[in-house]
Amino acid sequence: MTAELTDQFALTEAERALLPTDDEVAQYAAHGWYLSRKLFTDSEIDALVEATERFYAGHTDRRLPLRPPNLAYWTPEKGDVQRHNDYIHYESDEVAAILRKPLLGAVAARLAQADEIRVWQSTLIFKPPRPEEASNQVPWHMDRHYWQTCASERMLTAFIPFHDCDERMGTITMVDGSHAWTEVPGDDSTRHFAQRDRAELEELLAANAAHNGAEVRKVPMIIPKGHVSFHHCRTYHGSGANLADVPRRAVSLHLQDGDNRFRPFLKPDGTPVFYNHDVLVRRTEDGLPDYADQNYCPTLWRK
Ligand SMILES: O=C(O)CCC(=O)C(=O)O
Ligand SMILES: [Fe+2]
Repeated sequence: MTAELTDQFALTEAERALLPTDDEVAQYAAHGWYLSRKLFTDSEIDALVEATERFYAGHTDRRLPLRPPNLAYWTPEKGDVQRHNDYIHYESDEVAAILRKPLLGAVAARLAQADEIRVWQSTLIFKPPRPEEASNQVPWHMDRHYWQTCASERMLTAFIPFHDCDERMGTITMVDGSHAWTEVPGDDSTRHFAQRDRAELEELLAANAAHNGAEVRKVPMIIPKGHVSFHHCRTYHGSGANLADVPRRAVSLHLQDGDNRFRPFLKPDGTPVFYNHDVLVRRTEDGLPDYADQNYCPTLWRK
Protein backbone atom coordinates (compact mmCIF):
# COMPACT_ATOMS: atom_id res chain seq x y z
CA MET A 1 0.00 0.00 0.00
CA THR A 2 1.43 3.33 -1.00
CA ALA A 3 -1.27 5.58 0.42
CA GLU A 4 -0.09 7.10 3.63
CA LEU A 5 -2.35 6.46 6.58
CA THR A 6 -2.81 9.53 8.67
CA ASP A 7 -3.00 8.79 12.35
CA GLN A 8 -6.26 10.27 13.61
CA PHE A 9 -4.77 10.51 17.10
CA ALA A 10 -1.52 12.23 16.10
CA LEU A 11 -0.68 15.43 17.98
CA THR A 12 1.03 18.48 16.53
CA GLU A 13 4.28 19.63 18.08
CA ALA A 14 2.46 22.56 19.70
CA GLU A 15 -0.02 20.11 21.24
CA ARG A 16 2.73 17.83 22.53
CA ALA A 17 4.05 20.80 24.51
CA LEU A 18 0.71 20.87 26.37
CA LEU A 19 1.01 17.33 27.74
CA PRO A 20 1.77 16.88 31.45
CA THR A 21 5.48 16.57 32.20
CA ASP A 22 6.89 13.52 34.00
CA ASP A 23 6.87 15.60 37.19
CA GLU A 24 3.21 16.47 36.71
CA VAL A 25 2.32 12.82 36.08
CA ALA A 26 4.07 11.98 39.36
CA GLN A 27 2.16 14.81 41.10
CA TYR A 28 -1.12 13.40 39.80
CA ALA A 29 -0.15 9.96 41.11
CA ALA A 30 0.62 11.48 44.52
CA HIS A 31 -2.32 13.91 44.86
CA GLY A 32 -5.08 12.40 42.68
CA TRP A 33 -5.77 15.56 40.63
CA TYR A 34 -4.15 17.66 37.91
CA LEU A 35 -4.90 21.07 36.39
CA SER A 36 -3.96 21.05 32.71
CA ARG A 37 -2.55 23.68 30.42
CA LYS A 38 -4.87 25.37 27.94
CA LEU A 39 -6.15 22.40 25.92
CA PHE A 40 -9.09 24.12 24.19
CA THR A 41 -9.13 27.42 22.32
CA ASP A 42 -11.59 30.11 23.32
CA SER A 43 -13.54 29.48 20.13
CA GLU A 44 -13.83 25.75 20.88
CA ILE A 45 -15.16 26.56 24.34
CA ASP A 46 -17.53 29.22 23.00
CA ALA A 47 -18.80 26.65 20.49
CA LEU A 48 -19.59 24.34 23.44
CA VAL A 49 -21.74 27.06 25.01
CA GLU A 50 -23.63 27.56 21.76
CA ALA A 51 -24.07 23.85 21.04
CA THR A 52 -25.29 23.13 24.56
CA GLU A 53 -27.73 26.05 24.43
CA ARG A 54 -29.16 24.42 21.28
CA PHE A 55 -29.31 21.14 23.18
CA TYR A 56 -31.19 22.75 26.08
CA ALA A 57 -33.57 24.26 23.52
CA GLY A 58 -34.41 20.74 22.34
CA HIS A 59 -31.90 19.91 19.58
CA THR A 60 -30.35 16.44 19.55
CA ASP A 61 -28.62 14.56 16.72
CA ARG A 62 -29.80 11.24 18.15
CA ARG A 63 -31.59 10.02 21.24
CA LEU A 64 -30.78 7.04 23.37
CA PRO A 65 -32.82 4.07 22.06
CA LEU A 66 -34.18 3.50 25.57
CA ARG A 67 -34.05 5.19 28.92
CA PRO A 68 -31.54 3.45 31.23
CA PRO A 69 -32.63 3.06 34.87
CA ASN A 70 -30.33 5.63 36.51
CA LEU A 71 -30.19 8.28 33.84
CA ALA A 72 -29.54 11.89 34.88
CA TYR A 73 -31.48 13.92 32.36
CA TRP A 74 -32.65 17.46 32.98
CA THR A 75 -35.67 18.66 31.02
CA PRO A 76 -37.20 22.16 31.23
CA GLU A 77 -40.13 21.09 33.41
CA LYS A 78 -37.63 20.28 36.19
CA GLY A 79 -37.11 24.02 36.51
CA ASP A 80 -34.17 26.07 37.73
CA VAL A 81 -32.35 23.30 39.61
CA GLN A 82 -28.85 22.05 38.82
CA ARG A 83 -28.99 20.42 35.38
CA HIS A 84 -27.28 17.12 34.63
CA ASN A 85 -27.54 15.48 31.21
CA ASP A 86 -25.74 12.18 30.74
CA TYR A 87 -24.64 10.88 27.33
CA ILE A 88 -24.21 14.40 25.89
CA HIS A 89 -21.40 13.01 23.67
CA TYR A 90 -23.95 10.60 22.21
CA GLU A 91 -26.79 13.03 21.72
CA SER A 92 -24.90 16.06 20.37
CA ASP A 93 -22.46 15.66 17.48
CA GLU A 94 -21.20 19.22 17.90
CA VAL A 95 -20.35 18.65 21.54
CA ALA A 96 -18.80 15.25 20.76
CA ALA A 97 -16.61 16.67 18.01
CA ILE A 98 -15.06 19.17 20.41
CA LEU A 99 -14.75 16.82 23.39
CA ARG A 100 -13.12 14.14 21.27
CA LYS A 101 -10.02 16.25 20.69
CA PRO A 102 -7.12 13.75 20.68
CA LEU A 103 -5.04 16.08 22.87
CA LEU A 104 -7.50 15.63 25.72
CA GLY A 105 -7.24 11.85 25.44
CA ALA A 106 -3.47 12.04 25.22
CA VAL A 107 -3.30 14.07 28.45
CA ALA A 108 -5.55 11.54 30.18
CA ALA A 109 -3.42 8.67 28.84
CA ARG A 110 -0.28 10.20 30.35
CA LEU A 111 -2.00 10.66 33.72
CA ALA A 112 -3.52 7.17 33.77
CA GLN A 113 -0.36 5.68 32.26
CA ALA A 114 -2.47 3.96 29.63
CA ASP A 115 -2.02 3.26 25.92
CA GLU A 116 -5.64 3.98 25.10
CA ILE A 117 -8.36 6.22 26.48
CA ARG A 118 -12.06 5.80 25.71
CA VAL A 119 -15.01 7.88 26.75
CA TRP A 120 -16.82 6.31 29.68
CA GLN A 121 -19.59 8.84 30.19
CA SER A 122 -20.13 12.54 29.67
CA THR A 123 -22.45 14.71 31.72
CA LEU A 124 -23.43 18.21 30.72
CA ILE A 125 -23.76 20.29 33.89
CA PHE A 126 -25.42 23.67 34.43
CA LYS A 127 -25.33 25.19 37.88
CA PRO A 128 -27.63 28.20 38.00
CA PRO A 129 -26.57 31.20 40.10
CA ARG A 130 -29.00 30.31 42.89
CA PRO A 131 -27.09 29.76 46.14
CA GLU A 132 -30.31 28.89 48.02
CA GLU A 133 -31.11 25.96 45.67
CA ALA A 134 -29.88 22.79 47.43
CA SER A 135 -29.39 20.80 44.20
CA ASN A 136 -26.51 23.14 43.29
CA GLN A 137 -24.28 21.64 45.95
CA VAL A 138 -22.37 18.52 44.97
CA PRO A 139 -21.70 16.42 48.10
CA TRP A 140 -18.35 14.68 48.65
CA HIS A 141 -18.07 11.52 46.58
CA MET A 142 -15.66 9.49 44.51
CA ASP A 143 -16.66 8.54 40.97
CA ARG A 144 -15.33 4.98 41.36
CA HIS A 145 -18.29 4.17 43.59
CA TYR A 146 -20.66 4.60 40.65
CA TRP A 147 -18.54 2.49 38.31
CA GLN A 148 -18.27 -0.70 40.33
CA THR A 149 -19.00 -2.80 37.24
CA CYS A 150 -15.67 -1.55 35.86
CA ALA A 151 -12.55 -3.66 36.34
CA SER A 152 -10.20 -0.70 35.98
CA GLU A 153 -8.76 1.22 38.92
CA ARG A 154 -7.25 3.83 36.59
CA MET A 155 -10.35 5.59 35.34
CA LEU A 156 -10.44 9.36 35.63
CA THR A 157 -12.58 12.41 34.99
CA ALA A 158 -11.90 15.54 32.98
CA PHE A 159 -13.94 18.47 34.31
CA ILE A 160 -14.21 21.05 31.52
CA PRO A 161 -15.80 24.40 32.43
CA PHE A 162 -16.97 26.67 29.62
CA HIS A 163 -15.45 29.82 31.20
CA ASP A 164 -12.99 30.79 33.92
CA CYS A 165 -14.18 28.84 36.95
CA ASP A 166 -13.30 29.70 40.53
CA GLU A 167 -14.60 29.28 44.08
CA ARG A 168 -17.22 31.98 43.63
CA MET A 169 -18.74 29.94 40.80
CA GLY A 170 -18.78 26.79 42.92
CA THR A 171 -15.87 25.15 41.16
CA ILE A 172 -15.01 21.49 41.61
CA THR A 173 -12.98 20.94 44.78
CA MET A 174 -10.65 18.01 45.43
CA VAL A 175 -9.76 16.30 48.69
CA ASP A 176 -6.02 16.14 48.22
CA GLY A 177 -4.51 12.65 48.20
CA SER A 178 -7.81 10.93 49.03
CA HIS A 179 -7.49 8.57 46.03
CA ALA A 180 -4.90 6.65 48.05
CA TRP A 181 -7.15 6.12 51.10
CA THR A 182 -8.63 2.80 52.08
CA GLU A 183 -12.33 2.86 52.91
CA VAL A 184 -14.27 2.35 56.10
CA PRO A 185 -16.13 -0.88 55.27
CA GLY A 186 -19.90 -1.30 55.37
CA ASP A 187 -21.25 1.69 53.44
CA ASP A 188 -23.36 1.02 50.34
CA SER A 189 -21.36 3.51 48.37
CA THR A 190 -22.99 2.63 45.04
CA ARG A 191 -25.96 4.90 45.83
CA HIS A 192 -25.58 8.17 43.91
CA PHE A 193 -24.93 11.37 45.87
CA ALA A 194 -28.14 12.87 44.49
CA GLN A 195 -30.05 10.15 46.38
CA ARG A 196 -28.13 10.61 49.63
CA ASP A 197 -28.03 12.98 52.54
CA ARG A 198 -25.35 15.64 52.23
CA ALA A 199 -24.53 15.65 55.95
CA GLU A 200 -24.15 11.85 55.89
CA LEU A 201 -21.60 12.15 53.06
CA GLU A 202 -19.75 14.89 54.94
CA GLU A 203 -19.49 12.55 57.95
CA LEU A 204 -18.41 9.67 55.73
CA LEU A 205 -15.57 11.77 54.33
CA ALA A 206 -14.40 12.64 57.86
CA ALA A 207 -14.66 8.98 58.92
CA ASN A 208 -12.63 7.85 55.92
CA ALA A 209 -9.96 10.48 56.57
CA ALA A 210 -9.72 9.39 60.22
CA HIS A 211 -9.58 5.74 59.14
CA ASN A 212 -6.45 6.66 57.15
CA GLY A 213 -4.95 9.00 59.74
CA ALA A 214 -5.26 11.72 57.09
CA GLU A 215 -6.43 15.30 57.18
CA VAL A 216 -9.14 16.57 54.85
CA ARG A 217 -7.34 19.15 52.72
CA LYS A 218 -9.78 20.70 50.23
CA VAL A 219 -8.33 22.16 47.06
CA PRO A 220 -10.70 24.28 44.94
CA MET A 221 -9.66 24.00 41.30
CA ILE A 222 -9.19 27.50 39.84
CA ILE A 223 -9.64 26.67 36.18
CA PRO A 224 -8.98 29.28 33.47
CA LYS A 225 -11.12 28.99 30.33
CA GLY A 226 -9.81 26.24 28.06
CA HIS A 227 -7.93 24.46 30.86
CA VAL A 228 -9.18 21.15 32.27
CA SER A 229 -9.24 19.72 35.78
CA PHE A 230 -8.55 15.97 35.98
CA HIS A 231 -9.25 13.72 38.94
CA HIS A 232 -8.57 10.07 39.68
CA CYS A 233 -11.65 7.87 40.04
CA ARG A 234 -10.96 7.40 43.77
CA THR A 235 -10.35 11.08 44.59
CA TYR A 236 -13.07 12.56 46.80
CA HIS A 237 -14.49 15.76 45.36
CA GLY A 238 -17.53 18.00 45.51
CA SER A 239 -18.56 21.60 44.94
CA GLY A 240 -20.48 24.42 46.59
CA ALA A 241 -23.09 26.89 45.44
CA ASN A 242 -22.62 29.20 42.49
CA LEU A 243 -22.33 32.68 44.03
CA ALA A 244 -21.72 34.43 40.71
CA ASP A 245 -24.48 36.09 38.70
CA VAL A 246 -24.07 33.82 35.67
CA PRO A 247 -24.56 30.04 35.40
CA ARG A 248 -21.62 27.69 35.90
CA ARG A 249 -21.45 25.58 32.73
CA ALA A 250 -19.30 22.47 32.33
CA VAL A 251 -18.98 18.97 30.99
CA SER A 252 -17.72 16.17 33.19
CA LEU A 253 -16.02 13.82 30.77
CA HIS A 254 -15.50 10.49 32.48
CA LEU A 255 -12.77 8.37 30.92
CA GLN A 256 -11.72 4.74 30.90
CA ASP A 257 -8.35 3.27 29.99
CA GLY A 258 -8.24 0.79 27.10
CA ASP A 259 -7.98 -2.18 29.46
CA ASN A 260 -11.24 -1.45 31.26
CA ARG A 261 -13.77 -4.29 31.13
CA PHE A 262 -17.11 -5.18 32.70
CA ARG A 263 -16.90 -7.07 35.98
CA PRO A 264 -19.85 -8.40 37.98
CA PHE A 265 -20.32 -6.56 41.27
CA LEU A 266 -22.75 -7.15 44.14
CA LYS A 267 -24.05 -4.62 46.66
CA PRO A 268 -23.62 -5.47 50.36
CA ASP A 269 -27.18 -6.93 50.29
CA GLY A 270 -26.26 -9.28 47.42
CA THR A 271 -28.09 -7.54 44.58
CA PRO A 272 -26.08 -6.99 41.41
CA VAL A 273 -24.99 -3.49 40.43
CA PHE A 274 -25.77 -2.18 36.94
CA TYR A 275 -24.37 0.75 35.07
CA ASN A 276 -26.60 2.51 32.55
CA HIS A 277 -24.38 1.32 29.69
CA ASP A 278 -25.30 -2.28 30.50
CA VAL A 279 -28.69 -1.90 28.80
CA LEU A 280 -27.24 -0.01 25.81
CA VAL A 281 -23.88 -1.38 24.69
CA ARG A 282 -23.32 -4.48 22.56
CA ARG A 283 -22.22 -7.73 24.22
CA THR A 284 -18.76 -9.28 24.22
CA GLU A 285 -18.30 -12.89 23.07
CA ASP A 286 -18.85 -13.90 26.71
CA GLY A 287 -22.23 -12.17 26.69
CA LEU A 288 -21.10 -9.32 28.95
CA PRO A 289 -21.60 -5.58 28.38
CA ASP A 290 -18.84 -4.38 26.03
CA TYR A 291 -17.35 -1.17 27.40
CA ALA A 292 -15.40 -0.77 24.14
CA ASP A 293 -18.60 -0.31 22.09
CA GLN A 294 -17.66 2.67 19.94
CA ASN A 295 -21.26 3.86 19.72
CA TYR A 296 -21.28 4.78 23.39
CA CYS A 297 -17.63 4.60 24.45
CA PRO A 298 -15.62 6.02 21.55
CA THR A 299 -11.84 5.91 21.64
CA LEU A 300 -10.42 9.36 22.34
CA TRP A 301 -6.80 8.51 21.90
CA ARG A 302 -4.60 5.49 21.23
CA LYS A 303 -0.83 5.23 21.24
O1 LIG B 1 -20.09 19.61 39.18
C1 LIG B 1 -19.20 19.48 40.00
O2 LIG B 1 -18.72 20.42 40.63
C2 LIG B 1 -18.62 18.10 40.27
C3 LIG B 1 -18.69 17.23 39.08
C4 LIG B 1 -18.25 15.83 39.39
O3 LIG B 1 -18.67 15.23 40.33
C5 LIG B 1 -17.30 15.19 38.49
O4 LIG B 1 -16.80 15.85 37.55
O5 LIG B 1 -17.02 14.00 38.68
FE1 LIG C 1 -17.85 13.22 40.45
